[in-house]
Amino acid sequence: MADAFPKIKQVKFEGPDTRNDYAYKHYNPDELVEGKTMREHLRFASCYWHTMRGRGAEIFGMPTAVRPWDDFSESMENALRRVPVFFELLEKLQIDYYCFHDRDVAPEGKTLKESHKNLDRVVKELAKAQKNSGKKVLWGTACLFQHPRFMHGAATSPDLNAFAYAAGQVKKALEVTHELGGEGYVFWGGREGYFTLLNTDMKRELDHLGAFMHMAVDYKKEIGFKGPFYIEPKPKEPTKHQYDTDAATTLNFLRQYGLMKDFKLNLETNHAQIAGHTMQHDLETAIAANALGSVDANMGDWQLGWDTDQFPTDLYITSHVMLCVLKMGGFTTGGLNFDAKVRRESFEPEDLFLAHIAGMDTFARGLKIAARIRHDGRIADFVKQRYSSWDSELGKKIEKGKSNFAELEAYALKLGEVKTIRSGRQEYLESLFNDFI
Ligand code: XUL
Ligand code: CO
Repeated sequence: MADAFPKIKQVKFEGPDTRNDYAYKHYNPDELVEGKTMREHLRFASCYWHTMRGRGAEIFGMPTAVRPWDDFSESMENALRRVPVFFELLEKLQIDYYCFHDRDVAPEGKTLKESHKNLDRVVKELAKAQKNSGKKVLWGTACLFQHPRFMHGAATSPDLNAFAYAAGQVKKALEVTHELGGEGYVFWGGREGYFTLLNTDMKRELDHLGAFMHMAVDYKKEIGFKGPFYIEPKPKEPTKHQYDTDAATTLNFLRQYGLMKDFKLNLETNHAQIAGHTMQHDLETAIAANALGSVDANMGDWQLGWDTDQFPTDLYITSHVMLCVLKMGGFTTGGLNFDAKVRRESFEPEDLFLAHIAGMDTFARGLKIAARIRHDGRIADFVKQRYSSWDSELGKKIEKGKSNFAELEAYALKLGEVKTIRSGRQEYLESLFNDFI
């Protein structure tokens, strides 16, 4: 193991009263909740890009992060030095999974061939570190948004050469994800969108995106990669409009291009928020289509309109997320990936630990709160009661598609007026929810 964090020992569960900042107050990996351990429910992952490559730079300010193991060069030596540091962090935090982009782990070469070679070298190191630690890849992905060649898009570029380059890159990223035993593979279309429709043939771009995804599915089958593909919706940033805007829009794309059986969604809280939704909204949309795969666990700031990728410390959000996850029966291949970065002002190496601990403890509490709400049953009963008129013979008939307007008109004529309407009790329910926080 590297020794990049000598002052930090293994972070363990010590309970809510501990004064040890490097301990879990709520995340107790082996504690059972609804018959499964917290570790099995939450399936935490740390992401390589923010954790190892984030430097706290933004358009107004230079990097602030202090990372003694990193000389911030794009050399292979530097890339290889990061690997054991990342695994030290995973081990000390008891995080079982990680996620990566091809270009976070290995530097881009002068040619695609050289990039492939760089990637292979680092993947060898990652495989070794996984073997020694038992850590696993939740999902891998290709970075198709940083390099200037993708300025107009990758799979939706007006330039066929950029499209082909992206295909070559995804092919390789799929191979290494498979090689590392990745449980899934993500497509996030950061440049798949537009800044102005004046220069954009939207229909053609979407057709190309559909063709790209079909080729990816074909290749996945060819190499025997069994994990699911996920699309990660986001409405904007970096582009003005991204095609995978939100869960509903992405599902529509998948249906239109006949891809529903090969894809699920990787939903990110901050992305749902900048789409003008709550995370709960996007989760429910995906669950209704049996398409929730995985979660990028972070949060935004409601006063800001962009992707701040903060560590999730809002109990309401984590409770709602875990209610949804429990409702769908838990994750299978997916998990909670902290696509989150420490604030620019939280610049010390220790902050990487404190931030993950904060996110994990908040999710552990969210899980317990969700389980208590389910055990109590009052909210679920309320919802059930609210729809109870549909449990009648007529209701069942309509739900099965066996009724018609004439039958309903005859029924309504006999009613006189609708006298069965009940209160929605929103304030009562919100307050009841508070009781569990
Ligand atoms: C960008 C974002 C990505 C994806 C992976 O907002 O969320 O990091 O998670 O490409
Ligand atoms: Co993300």
